Amino acid sequence: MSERPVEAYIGLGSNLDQPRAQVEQAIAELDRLPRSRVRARSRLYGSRPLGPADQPDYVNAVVCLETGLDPLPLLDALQAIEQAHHRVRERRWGPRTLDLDLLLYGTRRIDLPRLRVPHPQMHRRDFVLRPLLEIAPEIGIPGLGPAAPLLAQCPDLGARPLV
Ligand code: A4P
Ligand code: MG
Repeated sequence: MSERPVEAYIGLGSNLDQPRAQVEQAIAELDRLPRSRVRARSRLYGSRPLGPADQPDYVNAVVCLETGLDPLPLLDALQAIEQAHHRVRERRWGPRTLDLDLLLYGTRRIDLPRLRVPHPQMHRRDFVLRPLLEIAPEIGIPGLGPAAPLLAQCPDLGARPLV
């Protein structure tokens, strides 16, 4: 662990090939990243797909990762986990075995071609905000303020904890 680890929040999503197992396995893999520990994880949430409707429902979750990795090495690590899950990128917002989004990196704002943080769509997605607020009820989104009130303005994709 570096001297000053940061709390990063990662959004996980899957709607192919046993989505619950994909997400659970990815959480375990995040915990094994160098200089990183999963400090909190949400329950698994089910949600209707955002984007094309002719695809299965999603399983989503959010974790708080305490990490000493800088943002771009962390993104590299997330993409390596996606690749290991045999993710095939076919169409935007289409079905995927595993999608990992870096939602928040401490209070940093990052605007690079490869990496935008806070994730530019997170405040419009109930399948991100509900699990995020489960593990961090008071959290704010840099530039937008407290996350909780933003939920009321999200399209309702029915994000609910799975039993
Ligand atoms: N990138 C930039 N910023 C970030 C960031 N903060 N985190 C870049 C992760 N990646 C970031 O992403 C494209 C590029 O974004 C990456 O190369 C990275 O450098 P991608 O994951 O390859 O592309 P994508 O996922 O097909 O497109 P997009 O627009 O990122 O899709 P989303 O936003 O990830 O949405 N419906 C439900 N219910 N639940 C879901 O989880 N997910 C999606 C995918 C659609 N519908 C969904 C869900
Ligand atoms: Mg993505």
